[in-house]
Parts: sequence; structure tokens; C-alpha cells
Amino acid sequence: MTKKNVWVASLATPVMIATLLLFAGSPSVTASNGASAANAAVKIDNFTFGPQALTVPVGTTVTWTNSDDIPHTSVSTEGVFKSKVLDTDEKFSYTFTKAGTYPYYCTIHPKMTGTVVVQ
Ligand SMILES: [Cu+2]
Repeated sequence: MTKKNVWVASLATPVMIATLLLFAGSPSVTASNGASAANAAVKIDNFTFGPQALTVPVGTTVTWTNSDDIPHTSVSTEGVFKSKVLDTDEKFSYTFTKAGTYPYYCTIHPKMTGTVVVQ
């Protein structure tokens, strides 16, 4: 092994460990629309966002559908996105173009919360 190779190897190991930790991190649900999923869905039903934690790749459009018989909203806690009041069967979509963790809640029922993790 040359000196350069040793340096590369010592750099690569912490990066690989960090990557493994990232994948092992949270037990959240991944988009189930196929490998290169560009779409994911959150169903609002019985005062609950489902799945409550959704992990998607960058560029994914997430669509919330209100399947409850009362109105709900989906509003980013940090002001990233904001739906109008969704009546039964109404939808709201937002495309996530930056990696990050996006908590959100229903402004009518603030105890209703969810998270989208974009990787
Ligand atoms: Cu609500």
C-alpha cells in the first residue's frame, strides 16, 4: 500500500460508518411506490397522519389526502409548506427538493403531527 492509499482508506472508514448509522437511524416508513419513487402518500384518517413518519428521496412529491369526515390541514412547523383546509377526499401536494426533516401538524387539531424525512 502506498502512503496515498492508506490516507484514502482511513478517510473512507468513518464515512462508511456514518452512512451505515444514517440508514440504521430511524424506524420510519419508506415510500412504497417503487425504487425511484417520485411520489408518496400520506393518508389523514381518524385524526392521524399515516404514516406518521415518512422517509422519501429528494425530489419526491408527497400528497396528503383527507380521508376523514372532518376538515384537516397539513402545515409545516417551520413554514415550508401550508395546505388549505382540506375537506373530505381533498388533497394537498408538496415537492421536497432539499434533504432535511420536515415536521408538520394540523392547524385545526394541533395534536395531530407528522414528519417527512427527505434524504
Ligand atoms: Cu385536523
